[in-house]
Amino acid sequence: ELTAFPKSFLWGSASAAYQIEGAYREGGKGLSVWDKFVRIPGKTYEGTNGDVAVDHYHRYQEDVDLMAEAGLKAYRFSIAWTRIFPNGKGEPNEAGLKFYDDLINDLIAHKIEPVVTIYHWDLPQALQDEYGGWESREIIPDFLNYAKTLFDRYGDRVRYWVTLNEQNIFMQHGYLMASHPPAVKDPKRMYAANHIGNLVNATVIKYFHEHGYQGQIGPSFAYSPAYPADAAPINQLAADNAEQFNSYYWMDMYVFGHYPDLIRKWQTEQGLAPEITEADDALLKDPLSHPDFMGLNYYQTNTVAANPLDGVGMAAENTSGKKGTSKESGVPGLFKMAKNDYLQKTDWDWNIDPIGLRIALRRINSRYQLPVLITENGLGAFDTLEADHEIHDDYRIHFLREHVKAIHEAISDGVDVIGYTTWSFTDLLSWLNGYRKRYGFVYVNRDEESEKDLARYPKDSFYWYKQVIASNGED
Ligand code: BGP
Repeated sequence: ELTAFPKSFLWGSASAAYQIEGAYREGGKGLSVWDKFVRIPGKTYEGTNGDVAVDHYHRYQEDVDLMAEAGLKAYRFSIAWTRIFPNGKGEPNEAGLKFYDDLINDLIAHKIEPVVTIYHWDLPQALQDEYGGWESREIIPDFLNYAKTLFDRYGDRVRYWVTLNEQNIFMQHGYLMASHPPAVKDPKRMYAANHIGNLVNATVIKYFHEHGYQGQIGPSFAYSPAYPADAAPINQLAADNAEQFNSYYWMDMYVFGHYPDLIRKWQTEQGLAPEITEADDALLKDPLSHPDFMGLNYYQTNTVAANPLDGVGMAAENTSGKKGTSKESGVPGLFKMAKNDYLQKTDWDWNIDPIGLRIALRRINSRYQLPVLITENGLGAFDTLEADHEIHDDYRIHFLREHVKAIHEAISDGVDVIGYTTWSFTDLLSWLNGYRKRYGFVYVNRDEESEKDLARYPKDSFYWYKQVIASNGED
């Protein structure tokens, strides 16, 4: 017999500013590193960008109405730093502050809990130019000032705050794979910038806890649990290496304030260890700087095998939308990605694995003893708009239904799950894959020739999710 979903369970959906808002030069907004990066030829799929995105900036009321129609209890969105501080610092821009005031008020009027991400990758370009963004400790006071501005302005209405979205992803893509801004390939710089990211996260959480704001705060982590390719002990070891290298390296720092010894040793041998001062150590170990919940972005598991010292290195991910075109990838001496014949894949070669979500929840629960807010989960797919404006996305319903079941089982296993904000509510821009990789419950038409451009059409999954919410997960 499964334990029921708690009555207060936050059924919702998620988005991020750059991927939905558009209006990239309106309301006094400054330019972010993404506004610049998408203009470098060859960086994104067919050069797509978020200049217009799905025009949520102008259509947010229509989107919130649709959320209310679906019965959403929560909506996770991010604030664009460049709307609040066009140059990253200085005087706040009232038009930007007001946009999110209006959005938050509209959500609350519809009884939808706002879950606010402070940073979802759109760093002000001015700070990148001035001091190298994440590579300078100067970002710590600037980020804190930005976060404080949000807490003071919205803290009376917002009860869930996400500090950094997927620090592991934006650091590794930005400084190791060169597939996100600032498009650098340098592991030493990556670990140094990442350490500053940890200091920012801890500083903001500590400030929040010390200043009596109501509510809860934590990071969102992209956790893909590692499985061994088979029962060979050498592959079990590889899976343990992968777990420490890909996941515990970040989550241990958030919750315990230290990096795993195994990875510190590996970094020292490679000459990659970030400098940790005594003051850093004190801050990171201070319980006030630790999160109230772990935000979990779950898409897939990784299956890994042993990788010799002269083995394969990091490779970019499949952005082609053609199944089976991923390249070999790994960390020499620790692990490499292996095939898992038990799992189906999406068109972008992401493993489909609902049981992996249950495992992720259990591992976070047993290692960190924190409640979990599932801040992302969903299926990126090609969808077809029928002539009658229906979208029959039974594959997405199947995907989400299996993941909801896995959450239900994890709750019965004893995991405290606060809520589930699927990726995504409307279709939106996939950073590197353009608009054809769709995740939403609501289809957004991008037929620029017709007057229906950017029109919204609920998909079959929209009506399915509505039922799930109405029955509190009993569908
Ligand atoms: C996460 C990001 C989201 C979103 C999602 C889907 O890493 O936090 O912003 O984009 O992944 O990824 P993609 O768009 O690459 O399919």
